[in-house]
Amino acid sequence: MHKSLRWTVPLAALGVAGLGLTMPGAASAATSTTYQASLQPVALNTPAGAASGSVTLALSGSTATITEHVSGLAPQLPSDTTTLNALGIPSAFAGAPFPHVQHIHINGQNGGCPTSSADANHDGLITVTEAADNYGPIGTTLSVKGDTSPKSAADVTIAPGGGSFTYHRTITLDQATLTALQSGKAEVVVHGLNPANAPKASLTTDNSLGVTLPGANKKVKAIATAPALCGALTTSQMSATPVGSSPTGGGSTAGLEDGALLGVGGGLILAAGGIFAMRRRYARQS
Ligand SMILES: [Cu+2]
Repeated sequence: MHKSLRWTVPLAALGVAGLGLTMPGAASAATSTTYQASLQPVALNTPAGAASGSVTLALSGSTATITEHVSGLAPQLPSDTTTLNALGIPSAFAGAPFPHVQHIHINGQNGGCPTSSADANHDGLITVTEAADNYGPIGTTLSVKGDTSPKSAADVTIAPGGGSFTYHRTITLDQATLTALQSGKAEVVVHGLNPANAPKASLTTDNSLGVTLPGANKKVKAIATAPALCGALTTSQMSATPVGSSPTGGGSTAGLEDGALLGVGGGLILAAGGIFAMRRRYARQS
């Protein structure tokens, strides 16, 4: 009889602690939201299937950690300076990785990429200006270093380059971009068309913003600035589910409360050890 009485104490403690482990209130609020974009060819400018990309943006407060993979874009600028000069690109860039300025565009019309109907003047090319009617103005410049404001939108010296690249950077988003992102009105656009498959008009038409690159004596042609890839940033389904909110309370948790739970768990293990020690002691006595 004495033995069974003493056993009830640790078992009860175990029961209470066990309840604590499954309390839904223990789930912590998610502090990070993940947005994703699948980058697709912009109609007319990039042939279907020729290039693609993906973007993941983890947002915590106003801090965005962006990881992007692209492939199939224009790899390299021409190495012959006559061709370069005709395009309005300074000789210093001969043979360099093709710069791909890229941005988060905000507050567009329909949350999608421009279709061929965006080609207002029917020249077979969707220019920056024609596309912006669809996907909105620039909120953030996804540069590899330095300024990320719209002011650096056309700065090819801090743009990623090459036909395939991985871009990874943590930046602070301004309020306009933040608001648009959280309202589902933000898109990633990668610019710069591949001479191998771009619309002919892109080689002969000045860029629609009137940009002249430093060191060039004429406006850069639209091929360097027209949108190649585009994709809306949307909250991914998995991260949209608050952490630890499953009906059984069995979801994983994050943050300080984890430590508290682990502490309880550790206590349980100690309690169990005590029980086994008692069991051995009782076994010896009997
Ligand atoms: Cu852009």
